[in-house]
Amino acid sequence: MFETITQSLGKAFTAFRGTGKITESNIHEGMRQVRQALLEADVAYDVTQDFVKRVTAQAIGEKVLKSLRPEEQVVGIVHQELINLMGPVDHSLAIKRDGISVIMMCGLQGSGKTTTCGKLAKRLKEAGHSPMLVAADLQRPAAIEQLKIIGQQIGCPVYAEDPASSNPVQVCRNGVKEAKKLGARVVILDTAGRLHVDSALMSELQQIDNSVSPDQALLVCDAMTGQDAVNSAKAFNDALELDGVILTKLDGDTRGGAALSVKAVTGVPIKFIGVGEQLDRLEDFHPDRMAGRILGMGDIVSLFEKAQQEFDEDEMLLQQQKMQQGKFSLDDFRKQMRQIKKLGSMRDIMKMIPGMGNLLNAMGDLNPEDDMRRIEGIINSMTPDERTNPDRIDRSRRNRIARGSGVQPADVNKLLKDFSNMSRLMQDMSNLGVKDRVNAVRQLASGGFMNPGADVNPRAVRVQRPPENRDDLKDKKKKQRKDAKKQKKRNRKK
Ligand SMILES: Nc1nc2c(ncn2[C@@H]2O[C@H](COP(=O)(O)OP(=O)(O)OP(=O)(O)O)[C@@H](O)[C@H]2O)c(=O)[nH]1
Ligand SMILES: [Mg+2]
Repeated sequence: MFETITQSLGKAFTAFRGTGKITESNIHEGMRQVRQALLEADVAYDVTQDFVKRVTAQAIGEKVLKSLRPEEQVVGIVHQELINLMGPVDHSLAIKRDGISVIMMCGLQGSGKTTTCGKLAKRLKEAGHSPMLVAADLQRPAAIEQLKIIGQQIGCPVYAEDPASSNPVQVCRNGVKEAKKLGARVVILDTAGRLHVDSALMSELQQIDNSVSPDQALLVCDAMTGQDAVNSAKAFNDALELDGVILTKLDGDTRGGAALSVKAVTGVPIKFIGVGEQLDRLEDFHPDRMAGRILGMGDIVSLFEKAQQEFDEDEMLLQQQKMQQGKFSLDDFRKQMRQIKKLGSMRDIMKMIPGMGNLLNAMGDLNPEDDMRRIEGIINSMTPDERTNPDRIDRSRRNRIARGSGVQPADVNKLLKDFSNMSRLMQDMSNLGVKDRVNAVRQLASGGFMNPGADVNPRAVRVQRPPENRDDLKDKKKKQRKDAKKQKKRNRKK
């Protein structure tokens, strides 16, 4: 996501690289490029002009901080202004303590309303609420069936009526009544979409609005449609007074215009973002993280949260213990690889890690998934015993494994060598505090570990062992002296 704007903003900032300070002339050139980058990303014209004006005023007025280079200073200002542009955020859904809360979802055709109804219901259910879905789209024949399937997937009741003898307003009203009977406390209305904003659609939504007075009216917007999404958001907001926007399809190749303009144009906050077709792919919107991603600064916090969701905590703990004790096997390695795969494609993961953006470009067509698949293939061809004790893999075993996984014996060797280096490193690292670990990883990255194709040299990474306890040290020295004496005695006897 946002690859183009990230790259072009990066280029714009180079106008300040190597310059001693920010001047009228370099800020002019830099800002010209920032403006171009935003317009190319389909950010609304007025929003762009305003943004550039604000950044320029600050950059010129800024006292030059000695500790920062001009480039860093401008990036800092742009980062903060992006946050201001997309925020402040409001994740609340106005769920009432007593009675039934109604959430009306609306949006253009295909924007992701029905899917997002399901995602929201799933999220509410997991938070301990009892949601119910209402099929108020009588426009498209298959819409009701689609919502019913989603309801089944997440175990949430769906209220629907026969489209031949009903209308959307009636369905919504009856849906709320049914929720009362069932004891469901949150009702989510899945309304019909239209290709364009038209008066028939707006009047249908207004009638529902008047009839059931939803507590929240949320607009579902397809982020891929750029300024169209923003223009339709304006029209919906004029007709309905929206409480929030949910931007969908941010996992795709969006240019960023919708995310950057919608709040500024409508004044309505983006509450959530859809980042995939599956029903668990809904995230809270965080302007600061989004700004970071746009600037290629990564989004390590989201990655961390995602990892926490996907990873089995007990399993992680167990593996960490194994690492500490030096018992981490190829089996465990394979398990971890599979867990990482669950997070998404390697490229998506790397995009979230600060500084990895440039590396991605350098990688070109290289595909880390291919490597992972090959490595997994090699491990699959080993016996359980070989996975636990890779030292036992001799020449004939190595050839057998290579044949079994369709690789060269040298590839098996390389894996074994890398694995042994890695386990030693992990064992060292697992004894460190968090700060030292971060330092070690940083050294690792600068030592070429993250560089595909480079031979990893763990010796290039100096992992400082934690200082041993003084008493331990004394005991150790004592024992060494004792051993030395014994050895001398033995030598004398000979
Ligand atoms: N990649 C991706 N696809 C999404 C996301 N949200 C929805 N989709 C897909 O977008 C398509 C349309 O989604 P729907 O939920 O049917 O959209 P809708 O707004 O209800 O459409 P209508 O009822 O026809 O107006 C489906 O193929 C969804 O799987 C998302 O966040 N990411
Ligand atoms: Mg739908």
